Amino acid sequence: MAEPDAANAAPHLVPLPRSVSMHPGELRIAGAVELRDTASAPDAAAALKRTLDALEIGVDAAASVRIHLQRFDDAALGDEGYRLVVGDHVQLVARTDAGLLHAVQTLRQLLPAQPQAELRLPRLEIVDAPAYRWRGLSLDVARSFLPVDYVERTIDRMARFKLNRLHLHLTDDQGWRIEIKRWPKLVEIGGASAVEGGRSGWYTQDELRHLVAYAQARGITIVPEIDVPGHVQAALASYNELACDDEDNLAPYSGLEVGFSVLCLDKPEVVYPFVQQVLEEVLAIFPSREIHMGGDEIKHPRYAEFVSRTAAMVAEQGRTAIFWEEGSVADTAPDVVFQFWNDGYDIAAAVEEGHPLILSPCSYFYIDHGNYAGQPQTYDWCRKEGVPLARLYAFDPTPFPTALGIEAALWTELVHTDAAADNRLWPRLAAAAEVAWTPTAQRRYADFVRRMGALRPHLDAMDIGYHPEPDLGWQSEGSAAE
Ligand code: TNX
Repeated sequence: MAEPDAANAAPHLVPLPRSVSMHPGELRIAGAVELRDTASAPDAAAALKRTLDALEIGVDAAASVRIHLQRFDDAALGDEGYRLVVGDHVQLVARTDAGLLHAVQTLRQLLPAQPQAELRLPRLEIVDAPAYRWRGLSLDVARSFLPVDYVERTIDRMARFKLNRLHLHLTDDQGWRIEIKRWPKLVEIGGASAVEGGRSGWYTQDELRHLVAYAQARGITIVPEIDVPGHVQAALASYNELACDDEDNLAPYSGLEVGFSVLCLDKPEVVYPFVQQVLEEVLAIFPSREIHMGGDEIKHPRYAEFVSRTAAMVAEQGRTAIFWEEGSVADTAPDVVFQFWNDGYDIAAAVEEGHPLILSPCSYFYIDHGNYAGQPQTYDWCRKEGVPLARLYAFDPTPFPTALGIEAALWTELVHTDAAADNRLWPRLAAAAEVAWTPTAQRRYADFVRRMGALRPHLDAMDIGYHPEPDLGWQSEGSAAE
């Protein structure tokens, strides 16, 4: 009986690898594999074991097919690159544990979504490495809280698409979500509020340490954001002395306005020790080299001075500060990172000075905007047509010479449930992953649509409540739109 030859078609992989060479034939796996782990790559080995468990493939030293994890110092692969060869056996090679983790994720996409009696892999060789080293998602857990188990699930799903930065927007007007032991009322009071209709709550330091380790084991660095000096109503409501003495609005806030609250920059003796003490506890939890200090949407005569001083504070602790683009008006060391979010903002001077950028222009990457124009419970202030999948995919980072990479941002003023978050994140986050991983010259939307469309069973197997995107042919069945 003639069987379809799996090796005839290029595999459905997202993000698209740098090079894929198809070889004739296929490798069949029935029941078990032998694992050969000569690498010191505990995270990749654990990820591989989870993949095998999910597909009900056993590990047996007598099995005829071997999966080999190997570290090899091939400079061409860079810090995150890998080689994957399917021949009579499966060989995964990288310089680092992170590279091997990506190889495991590629293998996961080559395999079926669900267990099968006999698995087939096309024989091929993949050589792959990312275009950008910052491939991120920013989650606003401040307006509406997201529980630990949802963050874990999101980390697993991000890893599947080789994303490697999870930026947690931990504080804002509507809530303070990170326990600070020297300032306990920040969560006792500030953690109890939320945007109207949203969830309140906060993370203990132990929970955050758990999330850091959970993410790290999956190749993802959690980047914390403490948003100062604006967006601080939850902090002011918790500790009134952080506000100026004539401030009479000190109540918890659950509205949608931005840009109205500020730490009292005329009381430096109060404000800077506060920021310093919060920062010390933040740094003890998060090993990330980059630490986000916010700095958005505030006009104040002492704003630039505040940014310079906090950037220096972060640097003194051996880390690097990130600020939203507005921080570029301040005098800071050239390694300070700016996150570009208004498409029209003039960031040229910062680029000229060599400041690295994280690219999140809202008309492409603000996925609190609709999957389609007029989607209920979405913003459209940045782009009235929303940010459909094709729009996000069309972004070209190459005109930004100092870009570290890109980050999609999910603000949660209007996203109050796990289901709504899933709907806004997927499948758009997979497109963001490809924009960051695959050079623009190699990307075609029609080809992405073909590959991503075919990965629907993988999203289903991960229980993702994705938007049923018509471009992907997903409008039938599947999960309901939020
Ligand atoms: C702008 S992006 C904001 C956020 C809002 C978002 C809503 C940025 C630095 N500030 O505070 O949540 O728009 O789309």
